[in-house]
Amino acid sequence: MGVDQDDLAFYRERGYLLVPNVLTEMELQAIREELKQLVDKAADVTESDSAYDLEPGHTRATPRVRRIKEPHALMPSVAALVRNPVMVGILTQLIGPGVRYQTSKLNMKLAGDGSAVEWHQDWAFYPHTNDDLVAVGVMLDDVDESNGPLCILPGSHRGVIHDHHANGYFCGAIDSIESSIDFSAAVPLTGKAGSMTFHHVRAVHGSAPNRSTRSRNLLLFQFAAVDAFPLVHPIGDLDSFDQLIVAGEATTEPRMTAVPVRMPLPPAPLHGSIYENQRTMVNRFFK
Ligand SMILES: O=C(O)CCC(=O)C(=O)O
Repeated sequence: MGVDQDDLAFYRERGYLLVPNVLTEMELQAIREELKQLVDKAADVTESDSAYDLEPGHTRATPRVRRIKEPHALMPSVAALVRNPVMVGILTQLIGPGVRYQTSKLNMKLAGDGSAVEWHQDWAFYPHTNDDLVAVGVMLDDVDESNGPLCILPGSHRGVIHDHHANGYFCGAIDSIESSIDFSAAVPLTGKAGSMTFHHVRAVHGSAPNRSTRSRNLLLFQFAAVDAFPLVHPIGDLDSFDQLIVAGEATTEPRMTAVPVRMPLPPAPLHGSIYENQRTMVNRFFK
């Protein structure tokens, strides 16, 4: 199972791709069970830490988790999924034969009022020497227009890098008024649990609060071409960096391309997750 030439042309033109039925019900069940155990354990924490980003209103009696940070380090089912051959095969079609895994996060949009993610470009957080980077979204629940789907602005990956600053500091979000973007053109990525989405690192995207009665749990992986070297977070240990390669060979020769870059500096006053970064933005889109 891969994607065909039409899919590749679609991705190049629009900056995203949706591939249904990648995971089986059994694979989904394994992830959901481990996730439930982690959420139950969140009853022991009172504030966000290196594992959990907590929703406002979290209590011991009613744990409310907004994000599991780096689930690959906490959930064996997620660690195994990083090398899923179908996903990796599609990534090689999108960004070339050499692919490096970078990190993961699991955004849990709780039924009722799970938090919005304001419009942004991932590239604003982590520019590299070239922009062959892709985020993969794994739908752990059925996603429709009512439970806060990830929405993408088609073609925006070929445009400018928008300002993600407020009051002189990085805030990880695009100002909904100053930017003059027509967000009504954004496309919701909906599908059955087990579907995967692939979006370009420069694509403008965001998602509304979940006002429905069903959760929207979305596991996100970040991948890069092996010759895309980070401009922001320095590489600590080369061996550990190269152990993250899921396809192709290591290189120490970065591919430099004429990509537009705005550094995420000075750093966001509130850190820990995108939700915290975005608290200092000025004109929110999702109220
Ligand atoms: O969970 C979502 O809908 C958006 C996720 C996202 O863009 C992010 O966490 O960077």
